[in-house]
Amino acid sequence: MSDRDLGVTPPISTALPTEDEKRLSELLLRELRAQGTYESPAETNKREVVLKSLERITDEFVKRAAMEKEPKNTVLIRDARGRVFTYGSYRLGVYGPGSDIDTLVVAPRYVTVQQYFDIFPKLLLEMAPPGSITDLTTVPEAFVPIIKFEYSGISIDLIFCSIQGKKQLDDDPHWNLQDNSLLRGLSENEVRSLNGTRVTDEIINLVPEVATFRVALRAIKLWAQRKAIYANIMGYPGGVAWAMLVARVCQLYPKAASALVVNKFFNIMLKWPWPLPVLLKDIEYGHSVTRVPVWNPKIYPSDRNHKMPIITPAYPSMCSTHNIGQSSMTVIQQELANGVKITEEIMVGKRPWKDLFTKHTFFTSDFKYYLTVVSSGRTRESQNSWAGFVESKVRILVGKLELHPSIALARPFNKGYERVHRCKNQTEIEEVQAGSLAYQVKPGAGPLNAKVEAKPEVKSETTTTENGAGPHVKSDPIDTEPNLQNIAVAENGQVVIRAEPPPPAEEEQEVEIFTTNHYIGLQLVQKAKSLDLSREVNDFKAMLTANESAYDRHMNFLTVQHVKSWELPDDVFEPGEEKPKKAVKRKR
Ligand code: 3AT
Ligand code: MN
Ligand code: MN
Repeated sequence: MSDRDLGVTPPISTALPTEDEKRLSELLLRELRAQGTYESPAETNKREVVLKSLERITDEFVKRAAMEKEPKNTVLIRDARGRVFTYGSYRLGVYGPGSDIDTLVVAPRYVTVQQYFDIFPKLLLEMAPPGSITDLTTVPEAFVPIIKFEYSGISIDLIFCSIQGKKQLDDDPHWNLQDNSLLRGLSENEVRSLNGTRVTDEIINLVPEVATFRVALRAIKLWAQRKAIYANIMGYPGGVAWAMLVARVCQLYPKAASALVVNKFFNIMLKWPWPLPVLLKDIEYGHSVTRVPVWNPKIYPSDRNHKMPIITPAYPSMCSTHNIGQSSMTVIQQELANGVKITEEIMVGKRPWKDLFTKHTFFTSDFKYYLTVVSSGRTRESQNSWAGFVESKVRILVGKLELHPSIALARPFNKGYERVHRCKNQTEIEEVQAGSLAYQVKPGAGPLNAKVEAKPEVKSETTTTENGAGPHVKSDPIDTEPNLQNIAVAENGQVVIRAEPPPPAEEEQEVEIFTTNHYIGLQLVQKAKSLDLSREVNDFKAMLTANESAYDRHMNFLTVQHVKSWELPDDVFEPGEEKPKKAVKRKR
């Protein structure tokens, strides 16, 4: 297996690991365990039980769909079966205790999406052990239609695709989704649904030693999370992109142990001659089975804008990193350079692995100035979808800020902070909408775990999926006319967008307001005189509130605020971290 020639170039070295490298790999594994990235065998076993159950439910689902279609066709019903595939961290074998299982249900051509949403949820409740299915939500209108639930405490993301070229599915347990002709006749969204599995399957196939790859990828994922540079939606590489980078390094050092792969990862990626794309195999052009375009900077001008293209291996190849902008690229490069320094010392035994995984200092010392994007809603539901939409657009504001002459770097934090507030009257509501934390209910509420939320998939026109939508698929509604009635100027001169008409809140009757904050760290240029961001901010707000399907003026609100480091809220700091203090000017 490891003697196949993998990759678009020959390996750099096929040397076997030294004793030191083996020992360092053992220490890396031990550190990853100590950091809690592995779950217990019992929990992994539970995942397998859940997947087996989903397979039975899927078979039954397809049978019922066949019965609905042709109740008298006993042959059709007898041979009706579905298949369950996984993608995401579970498929790659790098899942942790909190990971979901990303699951794809594949059915023959007569099964419709409508039936998926009508029948599958009912069957789940019917066939799974009583009480084991909780938090069931269906999101049929999403870019990739999805059913989400918890099964025995494990989060499941369940997507669906029926194969137009298959009257029935094969009984062969080895049957997989590799064959390009399976894409024939599918819509772009359906291609996107199959793509998650096709891409992860290919990544695994294109790696010389899967066990080594997994340990190295766990290390890189943990490192990227600790440095806050992990999140496709915020303009950083996501799980699929990091996996492809590690896979490429594995191809270049096919016999290396995981410690060396991690060390080479930093060295190679720091020196990578971007925008040369990272590829795991040659891009396949020229199939005509789908109209979904293949990444091709020679043809598509938008593909030429990609700063760090990391290309998915499965046809139709796409760029998983089209969200990366100038500032995120700078930050990633700085972190890679630090990674080189630290891992070089680790490799000669001068430092322990845990030094690689220290936490970022985004809030404690990296910046003096921050901008915060505050989205708010009057109900949890309306805030969920509005916040998801706003989150998917933060990197557009970042792109505008990067062009400002006084700004050297605009670095978005990779996660939003969700807060709940209780207000007694309209004045308090407006204060919260404008960013006040005076009425917050639960101080110390942690950052929102974007991964378990359905929201980005609802309204974000998900141009952000790593496997999916290329930028030429859907464009941002920048050209839409803003709704000027909703814009007003606050006392401080800042333009705010009012949720109107403001229903008079009953005196003494408390209402809850839900907010999500995104923070952007700003580094100014050396001789910056002033920092007037009103144009960038106003353009951004006008663009977002112009989107009528996302913005409900009676429910939602958006504000963008300056925050100095010493004004940051307490809940962005972890125990042991110190909030920056305002420098006191000493008089002489
Ligand atoms: P975890 O171990 O679950 O934290 P993961 O890599 O499995 O890490 P996700 O479950 O969030 O991460 O995502 C799995 C894949 O699903 C990655 C991406 O191709 C796709 N995906 C994630 N979020 C979206 C989205 N909002 N829209 C479309 N596709 C998405
Ligand atoms: Mn996942
Ligand atoms: Mn998921």
